[in-house]
Amino acid sequence: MEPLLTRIDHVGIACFDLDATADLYRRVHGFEVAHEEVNEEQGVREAMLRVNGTDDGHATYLQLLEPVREDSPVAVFLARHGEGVHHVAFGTGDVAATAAEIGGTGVRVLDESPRAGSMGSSIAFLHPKDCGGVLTELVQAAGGADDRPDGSAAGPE
Ligand code: MC0
Repeated sequence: MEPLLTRIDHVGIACFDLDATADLYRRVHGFEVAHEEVNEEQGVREAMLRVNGTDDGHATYLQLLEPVREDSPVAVFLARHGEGVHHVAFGTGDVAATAAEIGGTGVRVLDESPRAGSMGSSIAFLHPKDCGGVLTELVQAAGGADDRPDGSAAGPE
């Protein structure tokens, strides 16, 4: 069977102050912000810090998440748990098919159909209570040049 999940796409980290946290990761870890955007639907401002390239031609990131609304999932998480790891996201070639296959095992898929994620990706979340306490995200990368620092196209080699 082909693997459904081909890499860690990103680890999502909830924070109160995106700029201060990005500065911490620059000073302590040496990571630079590769991309920033606001996702209104998810209620977050986010920064992607590229860590490494992966075997499938894409990359792994840290994703810093600052809430832009008090009722957003990240704001609720911060109020309950404070800052820290919010979710783990795995890359897949087909997010809808992977979500359907995993959903078929009884795991709750939180998004009926894929939503817009970072850098033009398509995403779906799995309930943390069905994934060993870890909020889990499935990510289908846009497949465009934004995955690679040299601007070349990402995708199967
Ligand atoms: C809640 N729980 C978590 C959790 N959030 N456990 C682990 N990790 C998390 N991040 C726990 C609660 O503590 C609770 O456990 C249980 O899950 C259920 O809580 P609930 O009260 O039923 O539900 P809520 O209201 O806390 O919602 C949790 C849920 C929600 C995961 C369903 O946050 C959600 O739909 N998230 C998906 C969307 C999302 O997170 N978006 C933000 C990132 P106890 O034991 O206390 O009962 S957007 C993003 O990342 C995008 C832009 C991207 O990657 O490109």
